Amino acid sequence: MTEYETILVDQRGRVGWITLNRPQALNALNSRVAEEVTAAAVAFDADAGIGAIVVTGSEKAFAAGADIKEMEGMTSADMIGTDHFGAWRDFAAVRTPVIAAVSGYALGGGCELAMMCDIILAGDNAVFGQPEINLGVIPGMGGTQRLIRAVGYYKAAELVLSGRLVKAEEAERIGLVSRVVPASDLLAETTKLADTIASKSLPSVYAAKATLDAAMETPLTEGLEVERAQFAALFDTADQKEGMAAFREKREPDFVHR
Ligand code: CO8
Repeated sequence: MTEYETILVDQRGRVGWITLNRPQALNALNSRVAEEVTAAAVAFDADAGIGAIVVTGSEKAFAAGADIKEMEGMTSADMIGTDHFGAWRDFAAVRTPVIAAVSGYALGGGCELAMMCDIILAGDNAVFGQPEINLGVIPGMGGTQRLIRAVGYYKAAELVLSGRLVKAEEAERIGLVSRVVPASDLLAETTKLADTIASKSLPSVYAAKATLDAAMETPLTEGLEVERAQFAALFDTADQKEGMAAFREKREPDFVHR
């Protein structure tokens, strides 16, 4: 497997794990992290042996934001000219479901990275927020757009404009996280969920994710058309025949992921 500097990467069964590994900077996301996380996710995405991807950090920090020290001296021209953090676009575009397993801080770019994932599992010690306003800037990796879609305008506006941080329990209540679990159970619960998703038929998992993604981008009528087309397309897969035969025969399906 490729050697990385800022992340740890391993495959456990049909699940690809990416662990942010810059403990000295609370996993702050510099451009190297963006490139490496994206490269690892894209490689997992191209592997039919992988049915789910997990992104996680340490107990203290999922990621405390984009790397402020890397950005501090940059000009507007630097930001635009280098497409700073453009790699995250490719990360957000992977077809495989991605679970963010968040323990500790998920701030700024860290919260935005979690929101690029499909499911956010949080330990009860997790803290989320978009504190960029305290630095004289605003969220720049999707924080305004994805947060509004997750929690609605008024909650998002309060958090982005004030920089207030929210603990796991509130994050779950407002719809920012999928589920909160005791911090000590986070990795076990994540493993269980990722293994469950990875055991499903890969074509139907890709179709489900693509269709859910479409709901974020399209009006209802158009989204329903996407859903109908994706639903119909699955009837050419071996796994649709197997899944429905298994139901009729009262047994577990044996998916071949085609
Ligand atoms: N960037 C760089 N270094 C960081 C960051 C960060 N975001 N966060 C923490 N660190 C470093 C600290 O500087 C410190 O390093 P050192 O020991 O060398 O001084 C080390 O990590 C440990 O941090 P602390 O000593 O501060 O730890 P505490 O437990 O006291 O505090 C906090 C933890 C509350 C999380 C605190 O570190 C903090 O407030 N961090 C910054 C949070 C923040 O403002 N995040 C938003 C950053 S801006 C952003 O994310 C923009 C995203 C969009 C970019 C789009 C580009 C195109």
